[in-house]
Amino acid sequence: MSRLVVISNRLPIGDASSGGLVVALHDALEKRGGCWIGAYPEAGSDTGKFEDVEGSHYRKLAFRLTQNEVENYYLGFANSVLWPLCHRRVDRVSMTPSYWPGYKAVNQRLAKMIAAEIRSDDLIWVHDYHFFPLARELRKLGAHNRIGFFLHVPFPVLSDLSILPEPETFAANIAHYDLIGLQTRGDVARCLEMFRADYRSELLSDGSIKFGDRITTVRSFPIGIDVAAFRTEAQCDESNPFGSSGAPEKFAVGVDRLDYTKGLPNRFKAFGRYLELCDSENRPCLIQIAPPTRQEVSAYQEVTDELQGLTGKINGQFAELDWTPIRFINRSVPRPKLARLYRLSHCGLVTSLADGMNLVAKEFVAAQDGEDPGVLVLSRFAGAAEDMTDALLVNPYDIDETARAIHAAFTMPLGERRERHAKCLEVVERTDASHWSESFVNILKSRISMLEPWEMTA
Ligand code: GDG
Repeated sequence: MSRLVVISNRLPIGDASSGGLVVALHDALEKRGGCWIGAYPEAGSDTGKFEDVEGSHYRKLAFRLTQNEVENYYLGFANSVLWPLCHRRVDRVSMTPSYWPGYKAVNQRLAKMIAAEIRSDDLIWVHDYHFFPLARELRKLGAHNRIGFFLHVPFPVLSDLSILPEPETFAANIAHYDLIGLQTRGDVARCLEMFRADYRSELLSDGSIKFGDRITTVRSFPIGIDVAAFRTEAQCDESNPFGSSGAPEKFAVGVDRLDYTKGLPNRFKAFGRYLELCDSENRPCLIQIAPPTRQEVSAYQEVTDELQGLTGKINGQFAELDWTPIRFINRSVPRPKLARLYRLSHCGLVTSLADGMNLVAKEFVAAQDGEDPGVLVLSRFAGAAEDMTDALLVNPYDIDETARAIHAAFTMPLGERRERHAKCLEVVERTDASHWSESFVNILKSRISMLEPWEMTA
């Protein structure tokens, strides 16, 4: 059996609280053997080679990004250009001349280190927008392996791609992957539109794309969670997230990395509007967990400030001596507490302005008690909404509509809650994390992906 080589920006090291993605990749690696390659969380000096970390059935190989690489590749091109671009926020793109060369240089450096590690029959699975050019760099070094790519964020809109330096290299780079995995059918449509619009590519009758001498396949693989593990955590009543104070009588919960794509200001405004409209006698609360990320990027600092302002304003307007409507927790909460919090809440709020999938939506549904479930309010712009059509779908830009959905969630009759929950749960179970990783690896492994002479005659 060929080994699996997983490449992601960050290597999960000793992370007990990791989610379904890490577990799914870990299981796939345990099964096939191979290695997981990624960066240490802290910057340091470039040693030019990988370091073996942690013993396991497979190897974990870590590399160190230098401070300069963190600034230009990670915070710069990846998170100040590609992240907003993929999330249709070109107004948030911030570009300096050193970002693009810095991004290419990390992909080239990593490709050299990977080429020295891999065997000719390894299956290589590259993750996310940090590594769009990696397959092409590996090909330049002579790698003929099957190389797959999974994009966790939305596929960019064709017209937005012109914002990139050397925009014509984008399609040419990703065409070097044998399999391009995307979250949703909508993402696949956007990717195919890009190839269709490019004179260098040709759509083949089997749906794959011929680009120069390469053939690539684009497919959706909706990512999921480890449903059984999450459910077990949610059912374990040993961890009471509220301690002795007890849970609020009625509350909605939001859990997001503090990111401007997650639509948190809109959510807070919608909750404020709901408080204006509803009879607030039963003192509903919004509990928002939002651990900070990428605080070095100014757009993240700005949204944090905006949320602090909104929390103060809304609480100032509505709070009573014994009631605080919004509890904004700008820190990480341990996973078991999170699972329990979902289960105890009456409404899950996911209001992303753009989102690859949104695993919180799936976690919320998996955590519910099917006999008395909470209701998921879900943005139409989250990938999860493509299949979870029985959630209360909202346009998060429409504050009134979202406020009305919060009201509907809090007042929904038990029968309808059960029905909607059962249908959402069916989607969550069908798209479980292990199904996601197995189907990706199986398709990558099985397809004849290149019209190379050595393969034609094999
Ligand atoms: C990217 C794409 C895509 C959050 N706060 C805490 C905490 N979390 C966990 C959640 C969930 C995960 O982080 C967030 O996953 P999402 O899917 O919601 O979003 P991104 O981080 O933006 O992930 C996204 C995903 O990749 C997978 O492909 O779905 O669209 O943007 O698991 O529970 N976990 C703990 N404490 C917290 O405070 N323990």
